[in-house]
Amino acid sequence: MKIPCAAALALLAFPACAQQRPETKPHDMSHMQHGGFMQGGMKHLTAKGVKLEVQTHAATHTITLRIGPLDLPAHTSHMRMAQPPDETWTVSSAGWLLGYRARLLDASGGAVPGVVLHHVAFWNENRPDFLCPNKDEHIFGAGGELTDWAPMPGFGYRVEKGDRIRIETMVHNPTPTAYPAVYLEVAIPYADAASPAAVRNFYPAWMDVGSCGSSGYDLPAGPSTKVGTVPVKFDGVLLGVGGHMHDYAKELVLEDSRSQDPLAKLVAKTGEKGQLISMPVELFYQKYAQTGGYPLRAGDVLTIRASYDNSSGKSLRDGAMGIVVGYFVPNDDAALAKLRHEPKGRTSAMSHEHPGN
Ligand SMILES: [Cu+2]
Repeated sequence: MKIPCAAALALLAFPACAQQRPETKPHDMSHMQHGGFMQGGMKHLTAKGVKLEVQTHAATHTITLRIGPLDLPAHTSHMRMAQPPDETWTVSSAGWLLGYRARLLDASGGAVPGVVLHHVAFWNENRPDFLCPNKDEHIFGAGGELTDWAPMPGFGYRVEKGDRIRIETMVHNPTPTAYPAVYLEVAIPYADAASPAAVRNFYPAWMDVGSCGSSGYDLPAGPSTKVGTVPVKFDGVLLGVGGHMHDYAKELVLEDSRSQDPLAKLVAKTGEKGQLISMPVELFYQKYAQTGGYPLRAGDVLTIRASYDNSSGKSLRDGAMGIVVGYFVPNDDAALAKLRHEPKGRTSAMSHEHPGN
């Protein structure tokens, strides 16, 4: 079953829809970080005075994060724009994050076009990615399309009190209008640990043609296919998948070593100049109703193939990505739950430098 980006299971649609802006050219995407996959590769100016504000609305079971103010002069690329520093949201109580709704506002609450958001990515520093443990768990992402990740009834992403969620935000302003004080707001419906309704844990699964390395790669002129593999270490089910590619995309295929047929074949929808319009989402929980999703087993190897046809006539530096993303529900949740660890890396280094903070 294929569903357009705007459909109900939008939670899987961020990567599928991240490139919907028709004005986006491959060049604009060339430095898209995808949350630090290009660590250390870029030096931006840092915006001053940007704060993270966290509000918990118990009555509506919503956590609202606000990052700002951001000063966005007209016609400014992300390389020339002063970027907000990474912010850390420390989770105040245990529970489940159920979905994400991102929007941009000015100081008086008026809407600002999403196109000025290059991307935002949330990383849980207390957990490794279960497929690629060299990375933090990437729990949410959005680009200028501001696609909602709608809640999925009965499932959620478990957080513990004190979890540190790193928020990486990059902005730019391709429009002729200056936006002097912009706030990025992300509303997160949640269930608390005492929730009477049962919530099953899911884990975001990012399956990349870069395997467990960087996501971006150079796109040669003409047709090309890049292939990556990711080993599965846990039994469980995939509820569904979406995909993320760039302009000149053709298709993204996910294969499982135990299966003859591809698990998913996501055919890109592109415009007449090859610009990406959308990627489909495929859901597995009806197709594999008995198991509630496509069954993965420890020992399986997932193969990801991204095909492009670059009609620009030239090679595009860092012009391509091929990422399948889905939600994984393990058979034995305890095996994934115990991957939790203390935050490390940058976090502890900073606390040594600034013991007072
Ligand atoms: Cu990308």
